[in-house]
Amino acid sequence: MPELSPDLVLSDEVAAAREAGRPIVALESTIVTHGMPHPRNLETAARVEAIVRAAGATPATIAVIAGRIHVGISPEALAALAAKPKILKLSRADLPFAVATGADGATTVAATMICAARAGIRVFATGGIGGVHRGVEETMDVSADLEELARTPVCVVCAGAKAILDLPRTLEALETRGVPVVGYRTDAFPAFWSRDSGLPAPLRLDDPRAIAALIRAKERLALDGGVLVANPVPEPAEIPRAEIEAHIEAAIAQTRAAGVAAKDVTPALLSRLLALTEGRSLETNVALVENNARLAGEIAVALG
Ligand code: PSU
Ligand code: MN
Repeated sequence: MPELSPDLVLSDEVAAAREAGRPIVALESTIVTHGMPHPRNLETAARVEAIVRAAGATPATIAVIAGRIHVGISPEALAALAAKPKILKLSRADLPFAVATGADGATTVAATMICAARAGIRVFATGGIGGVHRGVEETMDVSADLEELARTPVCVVCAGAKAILDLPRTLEALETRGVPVVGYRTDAFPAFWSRDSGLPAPLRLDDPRAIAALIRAKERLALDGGVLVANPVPEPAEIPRAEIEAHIEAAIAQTRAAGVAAKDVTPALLSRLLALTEGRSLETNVALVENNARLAGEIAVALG
């Protein structure tokens, strides 16, 4: 087993699973601190861990606490993070800063992928990845999640890219970067709150074992980067595209008018949408994260 970086702290449960070669699923913390309001964020994080366990894998929620990268955190530490109003949002660029300064921080998809890979974890469940933002021509706002998917070998299970993004350009960027994008039991690329973005999923697989086989083939071929599995939100919880789009346009107009930029854009849009949909977007978000945790657990088990 490769030597671990001294900046990583594995929970006892994750360390034991790693020693025994049992399946592990990484979980991110930005969705907890910046993606959902308290206390639903904490309830969801706890339930997502339980779902991974029920699928036969060990959950490893990842966050930086006092400059150390925790892979698997205690319920108490998770509760403290979830209640912190001003915690840092850490992407690739911010991770060494948080470690060097002894800060607390929540890891995005990009930073969680890095930490998972350093701990030998190959599967990761989240809500939706970041991507190319609408208006990219002016802002050049492209999430570091895309670059990370191109370089770090972790399978990311999501409900597609967030519909607040420019989805055609997000898919183009993934293709350019050589990231396999797999629709799970769907021909349509899902759009987070909606099951169908109106764009085709580039690839399709219908079985966790088939996804495990794709991951293994990619490893044998020594291809860099991750695999993106796009798992549509369960039907009863979805907000159809036609319905959410008007709210998205309003949320983007409001955050632009307020001068929101850089890493505040995604959290600000999510919280505007929560208000505009009168809480419905949060119910959908919870349902899709749970659904992704289950599939990630199944993929991790199939990978062995
Ligand atoms: N998905 C959610 N809620 C979130 C995020 C994703 O359901 O809060 C977070 C993820 O951590 C993702 C980040 O990596 O938003 C993207 O932020 P940005 O667009 O600034 O890269
Ligand atoms: Mn950005």
